[in-house]
Amino acid sequence: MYDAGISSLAERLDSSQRLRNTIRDDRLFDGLTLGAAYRVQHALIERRMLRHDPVVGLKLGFTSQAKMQQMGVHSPILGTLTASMQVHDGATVHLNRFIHPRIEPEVAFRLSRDVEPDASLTTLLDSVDAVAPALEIIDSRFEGFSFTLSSVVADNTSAAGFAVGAWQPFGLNTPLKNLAVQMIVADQMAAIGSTAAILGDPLRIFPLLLQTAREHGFALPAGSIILAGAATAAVPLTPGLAEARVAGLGRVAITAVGESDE
Ligand code: OOG
Ligand code: MG
Repeated sequence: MYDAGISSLAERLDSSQRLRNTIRDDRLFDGLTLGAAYRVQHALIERRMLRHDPVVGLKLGFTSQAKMQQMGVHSPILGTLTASMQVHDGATVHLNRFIHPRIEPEVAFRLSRDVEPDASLTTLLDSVDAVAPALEIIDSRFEGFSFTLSSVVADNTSAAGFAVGAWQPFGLNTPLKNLAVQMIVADQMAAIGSTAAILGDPLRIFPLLLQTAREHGFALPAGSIILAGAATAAVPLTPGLAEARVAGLGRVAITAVGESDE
């Protein structure tokens, strides 16, 4: 696809997010290849960077059956986290920032040094120094969260917000494979699962991360926060306390107030 086509789709998605109105007709995105979809995502992030909203990490999506089934998309994807999306642990977030937000319990990893895309998996794993419980707020720019693999990639994988709990030191023998996960939304238990839902073991995100970064041009700089993908289906975010608890790892919470657009 021509650069003009890429940038006009990026502009469309960017203004949908800023004005909080969904894109009604995604025929525009028909025929978009996965490669072109990642170029739209990069162009969208470029626009945010020009607004002094730097990249702080990456996020995997559709790494669990629960999420793939919920959304009808059956292949893992990679999105970009920027500084303005971060909500601090314990902070309040106003729902009027979003269109139709949903929240998911996740696990976050942190890179302690720059990793070149052609690095080995061992080098990547050696560069992970910390792990934490996390929350992700997703907010599709498409009406009704209705999208295809390519259109959700172009829409930066519905990324809209995230919170990370206290970092714990990470080593290859840190037990992460089958930890109980609880998602509390509006002060009520809303979903339960296990970190085993994430590709059988959250560490399996790393070969996928490396391959996608190589293939579609993502950088892995020091300090990057990497979200592994939701362990349960996403839950509509409504006012009250939203908390993810990951057994043995800790918890992270935000308080949602106000109303979203829909
Ligand atoms: C796309 C984002 C998927 C995850 O954790 O699987 C994702 C969506 O569901 O709108 O973030
Ligand atoms: Mg997610």
